[in-house]
Amino acid sequence: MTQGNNDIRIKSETAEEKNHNHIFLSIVIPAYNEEKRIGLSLRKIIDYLELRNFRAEIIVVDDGSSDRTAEISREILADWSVSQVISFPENRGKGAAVKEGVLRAGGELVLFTDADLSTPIEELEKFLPLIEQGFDLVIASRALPESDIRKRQSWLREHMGKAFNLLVRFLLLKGIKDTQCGFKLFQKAAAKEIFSRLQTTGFAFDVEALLLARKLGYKIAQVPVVWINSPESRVRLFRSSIRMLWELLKIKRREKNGDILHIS
Ligand SMILES: Nc1nc2c(ncn2[C@@H]2O[C@H](COP(=O)(O)OP(=O)(O)O)[C@@H](O)[C@H]2O)c(=O)[nH]1
Ligand SMILES: [Mg+2]
Repeated sequence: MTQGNNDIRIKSETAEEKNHNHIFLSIVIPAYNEEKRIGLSLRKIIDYLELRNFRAEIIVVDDGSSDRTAEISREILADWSVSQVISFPENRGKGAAVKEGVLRAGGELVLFTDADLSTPIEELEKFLPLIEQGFDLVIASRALPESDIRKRQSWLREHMGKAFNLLVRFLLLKGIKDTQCGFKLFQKAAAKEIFSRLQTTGFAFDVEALLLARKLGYKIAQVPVVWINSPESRVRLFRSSIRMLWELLKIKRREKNGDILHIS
């Protein structure tokens, strides 16, 4: 009898412990020379998470920054129970950084967000019910009628973005109006399956990730979001656009050859 009780106690302790360690959400933040913006963003994320009743992990992937991005992130995250700051010795690109963070994430859900929180973290509230409804990916969109653009990008940047998206829709992803918004939520299994295959290391990685999602049969929801553009940008209008176009053509070629799902 005593033995039986002990067994029960041990079992229930283990279950509780499991529950306690269980991470519901991982937030991955790619960061390249973000010393000016990352501190405030991490504080905003922590303030938001403190009001929530789930356990969340914050992962910053410092992509070979030459400034204090990693130090500042470590200082602030010292106050947060579950976090990782990963530093690449050299700059590899946003796609490579997001991939690393997602593959290291332990949460049931994985969100990646830009370091400047141009899509405010509170927007996540709109995303969670869609996961409940059975979507595997929920992606932020600045291009839907209900999208609420409070601070716009420059005219040129906005129109170059729109032209890129038009090309993406024409070549690869019919029906997805804004592939590039840096705020996307994944179910863990989808995140791992997609990002373990991802090859694009630069800014066009979102296109490959969404294409992989479609090919793997995952359900994608697009959500209109608030966007408050941060005037600073790591995107170099011409250099980054040329690299993105090049990456897009490489994705198209792989899709045409039927080896987009190939794991290298
Ligand atoms: N890992 C990595 N992240 C980058 C790189 N360039 C930009 N980012 C990150 O990508 C996100 C979006 O960059 P941002 O400058 O805000 O671009 P914009 O808002 O589209 O003009 C931020 O979190 C940046 O730190 C890069 O070369 N590597
Ligand atoms: Mg930005």
